[in-house]
Amino acid sequence: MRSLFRIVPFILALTLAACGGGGGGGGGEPTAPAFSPEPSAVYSPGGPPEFWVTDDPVKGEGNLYHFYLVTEENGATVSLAESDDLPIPGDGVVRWTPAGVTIKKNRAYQWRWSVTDAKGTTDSESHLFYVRDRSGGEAIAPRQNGYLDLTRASTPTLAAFNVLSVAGASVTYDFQLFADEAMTLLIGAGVGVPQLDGQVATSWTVTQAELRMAGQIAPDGSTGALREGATYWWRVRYTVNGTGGAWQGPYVFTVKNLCDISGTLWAEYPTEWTTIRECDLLVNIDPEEAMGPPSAHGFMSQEQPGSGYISIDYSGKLGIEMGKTVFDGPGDDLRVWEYVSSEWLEVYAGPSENGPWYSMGKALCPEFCDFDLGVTGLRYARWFRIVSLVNPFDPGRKCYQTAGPDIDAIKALRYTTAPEQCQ
Ligand SMILES: [Ca+2]
Ligand SMILES: [Ca+2]
Repeated sequence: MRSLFRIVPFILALTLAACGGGGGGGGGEPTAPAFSPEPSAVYSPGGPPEFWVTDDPVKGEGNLYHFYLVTEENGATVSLAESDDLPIPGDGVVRWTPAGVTIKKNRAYQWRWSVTDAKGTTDSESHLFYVRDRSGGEAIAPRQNGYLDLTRASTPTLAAFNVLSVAGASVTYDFQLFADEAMTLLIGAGVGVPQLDGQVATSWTVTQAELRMAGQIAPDGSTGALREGATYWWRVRYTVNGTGGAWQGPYVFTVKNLCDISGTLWAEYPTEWTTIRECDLLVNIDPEEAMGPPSAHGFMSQEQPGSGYISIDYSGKLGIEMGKTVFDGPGDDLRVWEYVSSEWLEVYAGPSENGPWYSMGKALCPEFCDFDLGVTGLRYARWFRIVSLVNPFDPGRKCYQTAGPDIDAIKALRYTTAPEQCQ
């Protein structure tokens, strides 16, 4: 009776692992160990929570497991942690949680284990897993409950944040766009879209043929196009080295004349904050702090940096959507408030959350700095990106509490007032 209770959780663990797909390599062989993380598994920053291997606690009584975790840093293999010698517990799952290890985003890790029994020590293969970028695999454009510019309705483009950019990792995406919430009326689908390496996101555009086949046609019949005022749903999933993740979404958006949207004069919605390094010392990292009117206050020192702003790190990118759609009037059209100290930054405007981006110019920005939409060639824009112009890998550009521009607020100095301005 007792041994039965010890075996059942072991079989359960083995079954759960097999259901996860990919790993284990058991193929019905109960003697092969199931394990986690499975090869090419993708985790959120900070993960995986635990490493484990299953073994028969009766047959393996007296055996000792030892785990190893390594990563690559600057081209060299670095040992991050190894476990004590661990016996097989009664439930047949040998577990290990590395202590004192920071699992960083956008990175490949390798782990393995060894088993020591009466005959000696046997090493497992080395298994690769990944930790994705902060928002990797999720929607950037159109955002959840966001908008597609009516002037782009005939070329609707969907975009997801890149999952990770690690040498040797093959990353593709599947996109689907639907006309209904139940996701039965498919308008178009992108399958196996290769990741745009070196970019923040990967995008896919619905074709004219797909739009016309789905009956999505402009009122004058001239082109296939999503319909003004209509709501659509989309979803995306990534595949890394042939192992697919779950669908993200569905994300809902509305096709709008952007001049018909009335919000505040301020940035209202953060669309991205991406960095190219892990800077753990940053204190104010909530993009919401750059929404609304200026509120930064209380900076005393790096140790007492105050609040009400976001430090975007050197080379960091902060994307925002304005409450009102900014319009190119005479002179400057957008003001950015910056805190702590003057920083070099460049501001871009774009026709979606994912660009394409047109520079409004560079500035060594003190308390605030102003930008002219006119230099971009765009007459109106809702989406802007603020980029730090300093390379974090230059000497003296170490990570610290307020590294990079410290963005407090963004204001529309000029904005649209009539629908014709967005046509
Ligand atoms: Ca202007
Ligand atoms: Ca603020």
